[in-house]
Amino acid sequence: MPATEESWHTGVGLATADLGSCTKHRRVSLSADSGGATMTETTGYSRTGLVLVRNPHLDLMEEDILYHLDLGTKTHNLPAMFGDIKFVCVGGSPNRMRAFAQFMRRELGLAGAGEDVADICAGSDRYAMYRAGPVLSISHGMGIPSISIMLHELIKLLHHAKCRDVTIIRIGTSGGLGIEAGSVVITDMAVDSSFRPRFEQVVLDDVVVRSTELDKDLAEELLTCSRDIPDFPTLIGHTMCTYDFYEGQGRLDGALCSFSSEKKLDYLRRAYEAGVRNIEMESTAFAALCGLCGLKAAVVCVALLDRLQGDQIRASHEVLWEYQQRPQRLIAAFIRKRLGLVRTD
Ligand code: R2B
Ligand code: URA
Repeated sequence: MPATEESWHTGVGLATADLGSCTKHRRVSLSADSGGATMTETTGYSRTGLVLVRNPHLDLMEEDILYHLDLGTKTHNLPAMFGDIKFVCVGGSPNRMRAFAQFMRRELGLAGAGEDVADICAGSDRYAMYRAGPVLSISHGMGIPSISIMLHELIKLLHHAKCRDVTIIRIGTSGGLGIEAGSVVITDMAVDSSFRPRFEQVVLDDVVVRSTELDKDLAEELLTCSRDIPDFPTLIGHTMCTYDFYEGQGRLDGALCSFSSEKKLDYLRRAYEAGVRNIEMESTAFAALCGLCGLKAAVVCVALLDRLQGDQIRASHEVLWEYQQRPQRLIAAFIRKRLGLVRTD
């Protein structure tokens, strides 16, 4: 029995049959604004390894147009194009995700490595998508609204393509908290601005609260991979996700600022005490959406600065470029290991 639209909003009768017996249940609360009602959302991995969509309306549609990706179920043979994808890497910038696909082609020793890679979403200038063997590399822009649109369409794409056992990783940049610039943070839990592991999605005039749990085994596996890379400071910690880069992240250098330096430092120190080690702008929505759709997900971000030391990003372009390579290098090592590839050079 598929979940009905109503069950999403009331928590009544949410089905589990489509998720197989690996389904986990979690009670989550609606916000105080919506009367403090509680609802149950199901999350977990499907036994079949297929990507779950949790929308009964999709079955009734003759065609699904993935507008922002410029792909569709009638115009493209999605199973033929994407059915063998096993790893999806998402990151903010289209250029960085193109560079990542080119890097992965070299790392996987694929034919044509070194040549330019084609943008699969070339018909849309919203997002860019590249392929390197079993790896899909996609840009998501900045912030929760941008990554959410991309993820809805990407998850439907993986579902329509009948992909199985897909691992999805967000690679990006962040502001560090009490850690050295250049450190790579693997997120164990994405938290909101109040340090809570939750993501609030406004659905019609309800606020639906979703869990932001990520795959713990995957995070550990990534940490183990990082230990094989020399001079590669890496840690596991909580990642705080905000709706803004300036006021939302406690910066004193935006066009608006209404708080003191003391208040900012008090906030950032409390975040540190709560286990936060870096701050970025997409992880809670990413964790919530991927978790609900049965995708094993991880977030790996490099810290461009230590926010306890300042707000402005002062490192040179060369240094920043090298920092931004770090999540890519870790994911390449992880994918190579998963595929059983041994380095010969
Ligand atoms: C990290 O960097 C971007 C802001 O500069 C944002 O997308 C994020 O999460
Ligand atoms: N990205 C962020 O969101 N914050 C920073 O401080 C740096 C990069």
